[in-house]
Amino acid sequence: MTNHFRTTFLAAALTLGAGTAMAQTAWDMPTPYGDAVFHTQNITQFADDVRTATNGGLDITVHSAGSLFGHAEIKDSVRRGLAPIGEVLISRLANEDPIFEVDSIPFLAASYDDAEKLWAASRGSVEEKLAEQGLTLLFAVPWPGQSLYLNEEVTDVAQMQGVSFRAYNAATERLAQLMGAIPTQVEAGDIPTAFSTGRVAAMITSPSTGVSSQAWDFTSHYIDTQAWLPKNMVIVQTAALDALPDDQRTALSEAAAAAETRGWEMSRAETETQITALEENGMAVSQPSDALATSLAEIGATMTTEWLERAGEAGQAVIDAYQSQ
Ligand code: PCA
Repeated sequence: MTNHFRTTFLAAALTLGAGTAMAQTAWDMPTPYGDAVFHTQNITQFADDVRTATNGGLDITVHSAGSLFGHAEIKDSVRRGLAPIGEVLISRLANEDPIFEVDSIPFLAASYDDAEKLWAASRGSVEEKLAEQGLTLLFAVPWPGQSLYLNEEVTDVAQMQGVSFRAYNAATERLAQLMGAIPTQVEAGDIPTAFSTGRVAAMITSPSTGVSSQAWDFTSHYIDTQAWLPKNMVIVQTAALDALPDDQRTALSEAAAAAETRGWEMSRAETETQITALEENGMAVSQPSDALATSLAEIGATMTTEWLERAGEAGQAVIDAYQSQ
């Protein structure tokens, strides 16, 4: 596939001969997540807002559920301009730089208020790392708190020994290892198949992903750990952004700011409604036992230490900025 964005000029503008042709740009926007997910609904609204504000001049088409590019390819596709704009889970880029992983450390920032502070403290560093690759960050929105989905009542981390555990990034893989479980990477859209074929038997994810994957079909217990709030981000190829007329660039950044505010509100609201949905569909919903909470907190402390070792002084500066708020 070559360059995926098409620039055409409206015939009407040409026949008017006014000398100011109206530029129309069409952008493809891949996301790994499905249509039922609030993130996808939020970016669809964002695309609609941009289309309206530019009178159709900038026309963004959302391609959901990995239908245009798989999760692992989206960032590079945007970098290369194959799709000038796209959405990924920030922590999927942890192998490139530790800063992309800071929102996926268990219990470092486990509430919306703390997640906001952590984002304020880390946003600049994330933007810098993306800029090095010719990418511009438009906005980021968290998933609700990450909680456990299991097939038995787990009150002690020892029960996780040897359990095949679904991971979605390096941090969830490490968490599984520290619990004594065996991690396997599975994309969100492949969760039901991974459980039904026995590849995995437990996972940690948001109530949103629990509901969109109908976790009650293959797990019985939800333990409400709400351990961290990993974020999706929307990125754009900087060259494509710079090529836009000023008014379209302004419309894009205004719609992005609105999408960030709206997305955080949607995420907060999801937490309770989707836990209720899990319960209504027959899952046993509980709080972690004291023993489990203690073990998970220890794992979180270990992962914070490990992250700081990798992230060095730059990482320490982000943590300091977060904790001083
Ligand atoms: N859902 C995504 C990422 C985090 C979340 O809550 C997933 O499970 O893959």
